[in-house]
Parts: sequence; C-alpha cells; structure tokens
Amino acid sequence: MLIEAAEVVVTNPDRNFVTLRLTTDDGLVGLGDATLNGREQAVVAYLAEHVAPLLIGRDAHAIEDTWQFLYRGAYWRRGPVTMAAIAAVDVALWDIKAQAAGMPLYQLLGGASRTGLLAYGHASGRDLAELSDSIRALQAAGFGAIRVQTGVYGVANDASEVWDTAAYLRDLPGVFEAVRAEFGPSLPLLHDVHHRLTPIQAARLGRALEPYDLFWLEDCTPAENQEALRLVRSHTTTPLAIGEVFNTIWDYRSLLQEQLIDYARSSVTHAGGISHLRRILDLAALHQIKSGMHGPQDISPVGMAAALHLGLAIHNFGIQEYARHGERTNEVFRQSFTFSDGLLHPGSAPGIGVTLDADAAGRYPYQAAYLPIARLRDGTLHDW
Ligand code: EZ4
Ligand code: CO
Repeated sequence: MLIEAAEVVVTNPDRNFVTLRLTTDDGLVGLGDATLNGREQAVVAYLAEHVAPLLIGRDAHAIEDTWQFLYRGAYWRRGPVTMAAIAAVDVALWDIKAQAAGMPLYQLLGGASRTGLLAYGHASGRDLAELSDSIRALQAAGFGAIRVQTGVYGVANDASEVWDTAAYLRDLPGVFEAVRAEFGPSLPLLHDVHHRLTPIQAARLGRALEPYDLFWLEDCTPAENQEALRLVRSHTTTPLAIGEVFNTIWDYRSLLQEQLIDYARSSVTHAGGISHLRRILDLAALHQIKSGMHGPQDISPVGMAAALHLGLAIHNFGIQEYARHGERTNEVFRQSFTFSDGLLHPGSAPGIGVTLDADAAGRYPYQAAYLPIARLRDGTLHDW
C-alpha cells in the first residue's frame, strides 16, 4: 500500500486548523492534525514544501521508518514546527493502518485499558460569583473534573493581559478555599499558572494550595529549565503537570527520570504523533508519572481523536483536557468520539474515526490570529 497523495488543508471554522490528508493507492484516506497555534503557516510550508514530496510512493505501512526518516533524515532535529509536521504524518499513517485492519486505532495500540477517559473542562470568572456559575455550567455539561482560573489578579482584554504576580499569589489560595467550601472535597480541581512564576514563587504557591487538594498545578515555571523543578518539588506535595510546549522526550528527560512532575502534558499533535508520545509516556510510566494530554481548542478534532485512542490504550492514563469545539468545527470534522458521564471515548469506527468535509472546510478560509500576551504593570513582557 503506497502513499499516492499528500495534501495540506487549512481551514478556520471557529479558529485556524492545519490538517494533513494522505491518500493511498487503494483509496484509504488518513488524517493528521498539524495545528500550531499562531504559527500555523510555518507548519503548512514545512509539510507542503518539504515533507509531502518525500511521502509520495512510500509504503503507507512503514510508520516507524517514515518517522525516523523525517526526524533523522532532516538533520535538523526537534522544535515545534518540525515535530507538529512529523506528528501529522504519523497520525495519518496510524489512521490508515487501522482502517486497513478494520479496527479503531486503540486496538492496534494494545486495546482498551479502561472504559472511558476522565476529562476536565475550563471554568473561569472575573470574580467568585462568575467562577461559581462557570463551574456549575461545566458540571451540568457532564464534567467531573474542572480547571479553575480567575481574573482577580489580572485584567484581560482581547490581545493582552496586565499581570500582577504578587496579587495572584495573595489571592489564589482564597479562590480555592471558596471553591472547596462551595463544591466540596471530592471534585477534582486543576489550575494552570501559564509559566508565570519563578521557582521559589511556584514552591510557595504549591505549598499554599496544599489544603485544597489540587489534582494538579500546571506549568508553574517556564519548564524549559527542567532543573528549576527540583526546587519546587522539594517544597510542596501539590501534584505538578508540565509539558504542553514540549515536543520531544528530550525536553522531559530529567523531569521524568528524577520524578519531578506527576503528569506529562504533551499532546499527540505537538510531540511527534502517536509513535513519539507513546515513548514519552512509557518512560513516564517507569517513574509512576501519568498522562495529562493537552486538549485546548487549538488542537483539532483529528488531534483530539488521536489523543483518545492513545489514552484509552496506555496503562498510565491520568486525565484528558477537553475544551470542546464549536458547531462549525464539528461540521468540518465529523467525529466518532463521544463524551458522556464525564468520560470521553474514541468510538468504534475504523482508524481514528474522524473525516474531513472538504466542502465545509473550503467555506472557512485561513485568517491570521495570534495568542494573547501578558505584560506587567510597568509594561514588561511576561510569560503567557
Ligand atoms: O495557552 O493552547 O492548558 N492550556 C493552555 C492553552 C494554551 C494554548 C496555546 O496554544 O495553556 O490555553
Ligand atoms: Co496550559
């Protein structure tokens, strides 16, 4: 079975998505997500100019060899653009292989290790009343775990946020105290710091949040400095999650081997696909670290579906972020995955279970868009 066509589809039904579509000589179509929020066209060019021509005529079954060919053969290794492009090829090939086998992909990855995947949704509010409404709305939508964010320490507008670290550190424990008082001890609660603290600030926050029993504290420091986590870890038992901006196993090496975190945040889309993320999570498993795959709206339904197949199959699944897509996105990407009773399931369709409606995609052309930024009160650019 040979790869006959490799096309890159860019569409913006609710936001930009980049999708690789591979077609084989016997007519199977595989999809891979290559969306890199705010830098989408860099991956489009990488795929269309440098990867697609190399794929034509290759054996569609040779997933590992193609992965190594794109990683080692390029000479220039790692990086978000490269690894998102490789991920898209990898997932599209797994999609094809599973369709050829007539099975949902998770069966080829070892079969289901559980009945469904615990998902968490995003609650936020500018004050406690708004936050409480947001949590209730998520519970009504079926979520059994919730990420809690507040705007009490920063002022957000469309493109940037004024960030005050001291106010944040002062206020956040009180927010969790109020949420626990209202929603009880058993609701799993998560929080994302977005890389905004120094190690000593993060250590203090982790310790201050211990009474509220967080499921995890995410991206407490800019984690490209893996060694910084040693200090945080030595001061707090609040579980730590890191890795949504990582793209290879090398970014995780000391975090996993020294057991400095509890959850690995990488997505299939940004960490080299099913083949590479599985390697990261296997190393994590040796150190009792679980998956906590990134699942924001900027990961397409194709990337979400791939994550669900991997999450269902691995033993060390932890939790899946699920930001839910809008109606137009669901019209472009038809999905077999389901969400009920707080659990996601990839469904039983052969492959990854997502098809792309090309006519619908064509109705929503690319529009340039960027992530927001954060600045301190004096104008200094801060981490987002
Ligand atoms: O800022 O997905 O945990 N989720 C996050 C996200 C990220 C965006 C980046 O593309 O931190 O909201
Ligand atoms: Co995050």
